[in-house]
Amino acid sequence: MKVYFCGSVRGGREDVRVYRRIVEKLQSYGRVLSEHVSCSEISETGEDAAGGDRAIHDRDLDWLQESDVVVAEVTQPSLGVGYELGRAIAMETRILCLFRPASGRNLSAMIRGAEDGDQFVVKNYKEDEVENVLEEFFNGLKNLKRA
Ligand code: 6K6
Repeated sequence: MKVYFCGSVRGGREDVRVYRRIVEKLQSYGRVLSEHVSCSEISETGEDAAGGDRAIHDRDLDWLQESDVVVAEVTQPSLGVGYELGRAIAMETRILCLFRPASGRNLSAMIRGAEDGDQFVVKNYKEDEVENVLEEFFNGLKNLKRA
């Protein structure tokens, strides 16, 4: 299985520790194409990629297209993550969005309101529960055959 992980880069790197934890768990289900998003070495500026922003955009969209599942940590608001989610919805990819209410933030209505309990799932969670939430989601995927 190929998994695409979305997390804030230029939107702010405050949650990178949580991204690492999520990606480590995701790696037990398959290949995480966008693993680098969880690397603490990538700064908020993220400007050192060869080829610049066009190369980042095009490579990430290719990976998104290849992915069987998208998992996004959406607590830290990020334009890039919102864009990736919109594109993934259009590709009819299965999506799990993870949000931590303990952050004190209020999730965008365009993400919360896109929840359909099937292709697009939004889960509130506490950091300590993250592995269990992922396990529940991926177990459910095995039992749910989509055309
Ligand atoms: C690579 C190495 C160091 O810096 C970079 C360049 N930055 C990015 N590399 C890869 N994917 C990126 C980069 N910047 C944004 N993205 C994609 O957009 C990721 O897949 C994230 O899920 C999302 C974050 O968007 P912003 O708006 O928070 O940057």
